Amino acid sequence: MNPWPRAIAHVDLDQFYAAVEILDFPELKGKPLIVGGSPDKRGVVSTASYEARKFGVHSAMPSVTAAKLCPQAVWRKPRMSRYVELSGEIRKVFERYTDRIEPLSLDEAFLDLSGSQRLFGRPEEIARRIKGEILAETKLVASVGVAMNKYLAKVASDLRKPDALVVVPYGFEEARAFLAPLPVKRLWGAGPKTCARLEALGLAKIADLQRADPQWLAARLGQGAAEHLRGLALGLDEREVETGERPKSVGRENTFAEDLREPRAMERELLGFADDIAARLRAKGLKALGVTLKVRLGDFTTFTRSHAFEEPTDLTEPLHQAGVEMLRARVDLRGKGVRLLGLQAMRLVAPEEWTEGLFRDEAGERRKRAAETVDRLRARFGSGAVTRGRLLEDKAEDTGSLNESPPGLKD
Ligand code: TTP
Ligand code: MG
Repeated sequence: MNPWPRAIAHVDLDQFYAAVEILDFPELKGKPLIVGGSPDKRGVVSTASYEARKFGVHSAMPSVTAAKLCPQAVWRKPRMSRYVELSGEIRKVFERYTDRIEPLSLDEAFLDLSGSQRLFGRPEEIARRIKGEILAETKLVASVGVAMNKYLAKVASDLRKPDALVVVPYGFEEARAFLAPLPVKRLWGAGPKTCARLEALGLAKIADLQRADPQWLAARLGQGAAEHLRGLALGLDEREVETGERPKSVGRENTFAEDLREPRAMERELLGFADDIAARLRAKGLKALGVTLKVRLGDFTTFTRSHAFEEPTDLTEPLHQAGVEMLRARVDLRGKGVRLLGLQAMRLVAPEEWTEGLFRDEAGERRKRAAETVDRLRARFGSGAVTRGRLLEDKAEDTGSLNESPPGLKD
């Protein structure tokens, strides 16, 4: 059995706060239990035990409403410190199997198990062990979904709650088949409004969206929404498990369909890389103290050259300039074409670690403000919204090489 190229688990504890209350006060077992603020003080429901959910009580509901729906309910105030403590115990179980953990809340996390298979076996087996150890060590029940990406894993963990282990077999066909019978409300981010719109178009099941003609769909929902929803309907999702730890570097590289020979074309590639890297640094709130250039020639000879900055930077210009200077002055291309170029921001530092230059020059300030504007526009209108003038020149001969291939999801 080959390992999955990518294996993600989504773990979500069943009726978490209620389960902890029942664990600590066993007399609550089997009763309709509501954990939340009191009805007479305009409280809201944090969660309800499955017995109370039968009456229609659910999280975020005003406690007054919940009390009307289920007058016989037993009420408890949340005890956050206890939930935090148990959440820590659960995390310890995860850490035995992977260091790639993205907690979403106290009772919910994504785990990247791709690299865990060599030691621990198939993703399903790892998920089973995690579920078992959580139960053995905390007496709490978790539902787990396993799939090739986050979206599918999240849908899977929720599908047969409680005490579920649902595996979506690896592959695009498998993902499609898994999603097909589900109602459109299972599409990530599809709220009641979107669902009502889809249903009005005759699209009640995800299968209907999978079959829908993309142009027909775009004409009715708009290009962006149509593509987004179709992507989800097909089970496509490339987001990484975000561990929150600082990356060691942020970089881009590209192998060209045809070796580059023109210095200008190389510099243009580097500008695209620098622009992307700088935006990603700013998004992460990090600055780089160094940058590394990688050059591979047509004959596969490979050079790397590094440059240290006087001051940490998260801007396009210094990254690009350093790359260009290293390419011009410190790499001997020996008249050969360039097969691959890469640029990597290194030695990343967080705000508390850099001290701003004593005399911040005005030009620097202007560049910083311009960069922030670019980020805001891109956040609103997409990454293609703002492109540097120089990137657009010679567009005709652009091979589209700025698009990196998505990790892990290629057939
Ligand atoms: P959930 O995992 O959404 O709910 P749950 O664990 O109670 O139930 P399920 O079996 O369906 O997973 O949230 C986890 C905890 O977070 C929940 O027990 C209480 C808290 N919470 C709130 O305080 N307010 C909310 O609106 C939600 C959704 C959760
Ligand atoms: Mg839960």
